[in-house]
Amino acid sequence: MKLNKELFKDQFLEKLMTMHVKSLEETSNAERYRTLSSLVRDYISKKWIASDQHYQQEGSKQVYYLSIEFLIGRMLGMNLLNLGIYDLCKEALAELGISLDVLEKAEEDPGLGNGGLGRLAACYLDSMAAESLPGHGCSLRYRYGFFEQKIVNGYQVEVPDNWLDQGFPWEFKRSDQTVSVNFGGNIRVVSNDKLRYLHENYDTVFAVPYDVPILGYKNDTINTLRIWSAEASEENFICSTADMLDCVTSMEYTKTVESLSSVLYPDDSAYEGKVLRLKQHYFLVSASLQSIIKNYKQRALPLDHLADYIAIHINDTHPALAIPEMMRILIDVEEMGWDEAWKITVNIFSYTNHTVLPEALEKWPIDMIQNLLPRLYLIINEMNERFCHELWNRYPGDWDKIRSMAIISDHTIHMANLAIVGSHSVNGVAQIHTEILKTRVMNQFHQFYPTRFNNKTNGVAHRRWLLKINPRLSSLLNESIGSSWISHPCDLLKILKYADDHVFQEKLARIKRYNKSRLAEHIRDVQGIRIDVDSIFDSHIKRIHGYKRQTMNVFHIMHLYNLLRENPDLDIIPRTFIFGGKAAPGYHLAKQTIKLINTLATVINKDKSIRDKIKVVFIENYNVTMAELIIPATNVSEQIPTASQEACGTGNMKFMMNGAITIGTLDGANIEIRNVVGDNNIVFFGLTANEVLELHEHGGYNPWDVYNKDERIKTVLDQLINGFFPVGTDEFKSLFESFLYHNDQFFVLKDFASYADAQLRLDQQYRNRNQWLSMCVHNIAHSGKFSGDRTFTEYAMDVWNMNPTISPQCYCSNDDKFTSRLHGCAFTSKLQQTISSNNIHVPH
Ligand code: 26V
Repeated sequence: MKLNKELFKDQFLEKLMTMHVKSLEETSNAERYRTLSSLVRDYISKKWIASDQHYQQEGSKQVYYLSIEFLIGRMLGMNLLNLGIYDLCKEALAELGISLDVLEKAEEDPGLGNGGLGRLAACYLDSMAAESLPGHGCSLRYRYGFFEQKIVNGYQVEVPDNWLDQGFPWEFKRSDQTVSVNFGGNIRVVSNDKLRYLHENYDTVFAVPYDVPILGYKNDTINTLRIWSAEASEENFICSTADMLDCVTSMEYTKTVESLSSVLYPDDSAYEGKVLRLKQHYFLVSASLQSIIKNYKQRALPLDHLADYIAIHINDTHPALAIPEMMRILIDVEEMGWDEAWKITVNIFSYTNHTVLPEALEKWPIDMIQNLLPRLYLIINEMNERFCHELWNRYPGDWDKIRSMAIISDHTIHMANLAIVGSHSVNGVAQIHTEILKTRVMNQFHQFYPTRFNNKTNGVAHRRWLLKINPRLSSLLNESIGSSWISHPCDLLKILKYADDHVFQEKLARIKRYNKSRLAEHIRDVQGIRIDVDSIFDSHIKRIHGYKRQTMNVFHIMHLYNLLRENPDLDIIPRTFIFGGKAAPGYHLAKQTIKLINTLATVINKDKSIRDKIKVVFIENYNVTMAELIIPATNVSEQIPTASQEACGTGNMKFMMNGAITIGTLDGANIEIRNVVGDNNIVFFGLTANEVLELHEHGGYNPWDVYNKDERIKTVLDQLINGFFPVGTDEFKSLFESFLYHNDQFFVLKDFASYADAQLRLDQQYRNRNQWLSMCVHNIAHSGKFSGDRTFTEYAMDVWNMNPTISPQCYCSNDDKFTSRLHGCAFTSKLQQTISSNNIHVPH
C-alpha cells in the first residue's frame, strides 16, 4: 500500500509503543528519533533486497570504494528525502505535535571520518546511488570517531567521540558474513609440483561486517557501505572459573583485538600507534577483498574475468595494501600464476591521490610489514623486484631514478609508489593538482606510465549540500526553473536569466538573511555570543593546518581591529568572522592557532569601543552538522591556502552552491570555479602555485623583509608577544617564531598585503547590493559542474570502465548564454561523444 499520512502516523505510533512501551507523551525526542529511524529502516529493507536482486539479475559490474574514512553525516533527513517522503513525514509528525527538525537533531554525527577525503567518499556514495550505479563503500566501524573537540579556556581539548553510545540505527549487523584476518606468524614454503606458501602460527581476528544502506534519490536504488568491526576469535578466549589468570589474559586479548577498530587515526607518534594503523589498514583491505571475492564467486563467473565485473578504487594510499592482498588471494588461494594474477590485479585497481604534503605520503618500515604481514611482504618484494627490473631495462644504470621510483628503498615501503605500480589509473583531484603530480611529485612515474595519469576534479553531493541544507533556496529554485536540477545539477544554469532580476535577488537575499538568523541563534544559545545578522558572515571552516592559513585570516582581523581602535568611525561593513575546525592532536602550531583565534575573539567581542563592527566566533567541534548550518548562512567563503598545497578543496564548492562569494588563492578547485563563474564573480589574490613552488626551490624568501617594510604586519606580529593579548607573553611565541625564524613556510606574510587588498575589494563590492546578489546568482548557477554526479560519471567511464546512465542535460558552460555548453565542460571526450551520439540539442 502506498504510504500516506494516516498510515504513517499509525505505523509510527505502533512502533513507538512496541519499542519503548510508553505513550507518545511520555517519550523523549531521542526515543522518537529512534522510533522514526527504525520505521524508515523497515521501509528501506524491502527496497534493499530488491535493489540487490536487480544488480544480480543484470550481472552488472560492481565498484568498491575502499576508504579509511566515510564522513557520511546525519542520515535520517537524507534518507527521508531520498525515499521521497520527507514532506509527508514532516507534516504527519507535526499533526502528532512532533517537530521533524527536532528529531533530526537527536541524531549523532557518525564518527566514521574526519576531513575532505572522507566527506568526498560519502559524496560519491550519494552520487553513485542517485545514478543507480552499483557502487559500494568499504571501511571500518570505528567504536570512537577521530575525537570530539572541546574548547577549554580557548584551547582545544580532545575527548573521545563516543558516537555509538546510543546505537547506530542505520547499520545492519551481518554476523553470518564474518571473515577472518590473520596477522603475524611465519611463512613455510613447500614445493611439490609448484611452490606453495603456507602461513603458519598467525593470530586470527574476526572481521564482522555491518552494512549501512546508501539510498539513491527517489529511484529505489540502495547500495551498501560495509564497515568492519574487529572481534576476538572464540578459540583464543579461554575463561574458566578454575583459572582466573586465563580469564584475565583472555580479556586482555579481547581488548587488544577490539582496539583494532576502536578509533579513527590512532596516535602514531610512537611505534605501537604506527603498528595499530598498519593493522587497521590490512584489516580493512583483507576483510573487504575476501568478501568481494566471495560475492563474486556466488555469481558463478569465471575468475579470469574478475576485472570485467569488479573495480576497486583506493582512496589515498591507506587501503593500498589491497593490491598485494589481491595477489595473495589470487595466487595462494585461487592458485593462479603470478603473471595472470598481476594482469587482473592492475586492471581492477585505481588510485586517487589527495595530497601533495610530504608528511601525508605514507611509508612503512620493512620490518613492521615483515613481522605483521609476512606473506604480503614477500609479495611486495616480488612486485618491487619485477618493477625494478623493468626500470633497469628502461633506464640502465640510472640508480638514482630506480631508487626513487622503487616500491622498497631505504628499508621502507613507499605506499604511493606501490599504488601507482599496481593500478591502471592514478588521478589527482583538481586540474592543477594533477598537473603538480605529473610534473613534480610523481613526474618520474608520469614519464614511465604516461597514459596512467588523469584528472578527476572533485564534486560534492548537491542533494545534501543544497537541496537538504537550504530548503528555502531549493524552493526558490524549484519555483523559478523547475526541479530538474536535483537530478541534473547543471540545469542550475537556468537561473542565470534571473541574475539581474531585482525581485529574484531580493528573494535570495531574504533567504540568506533567514539562514543567517538560524546560525546567529545557534551561536547565541551555545556560545553566548550575539552577532549582527546584517553583518557580512565570513566563514573559514576546515581542518586547522598551516597551509590552510587560518593565521593569515587572523592577522587580517587583528589589523582591522587595530584600525578600528584608532578610528571607531572607520567605514567598513560590519563583519562576523566565523572559524571552525579540528587540529590533529600532535600538531602544536595548529592547536596554538585555535588558542589564538579564541583569544582574539574574547578581546574583540567585548570591546565596546569598536561598536560591534567586527566579531569573531570559533565554532566548537566542527563537523558535518555544523557545516550544514554554517554554509547556507555564509556570505564570504575563505579559501586561502598557500597556492599548490590544497589538492582541491570541496568546501569551496558547497559555499558556492549556497550563494557565497569566494575569496581565494589560485589553487585547487578555486581555479576551476573561477573558470566557470568568471573573474567578476570571485575575489582572487596572492602568489600563484608556480611562484610558490619556485620560491620553495630557491629556499623560500626572507620574511624579515616583509616584517620590516609592512607596518601592519610588524604591528600584528609584535602583538603576538608583547602583552597585547591577556595571556603570558610566551603563549604565542612558537607561532611568532614560525613566521620569522622558521621562514614562514606557508608564505603568510608574503601574501598578506595582497590578501588585505582583496578584503578591501570585497568590502567595496558588498556595498553594491544588486551587483553582489548578481554575483551570488552566478555562483549558484555555475555550481552544477561541481556536483559529485559529474565527477563520478567521469570515474565510471574513464577509470572503472562502466556505463553509467549519464544525464544528458548535464553540461557546463562558461558564459551566460548557454553557448558553449559542451566546450566549456570538463567532461571527458567519451561523455561528449555520448552526448553527441544521443543527439542532444545544444541551444545557442
Ligand atoms: C589528514 C589527517 C588528519 C588527521 C590526522 C592524520 C591525517 C593524515 C593525513 C591527512 C590528509 C588527508 C588527505 C585529505 O584529506 N586530503 C583532502 O582531500 C580532499 C578530497 O580530495 C581535497 O579536497 C583536499 O584539498 C585535501 O586536502
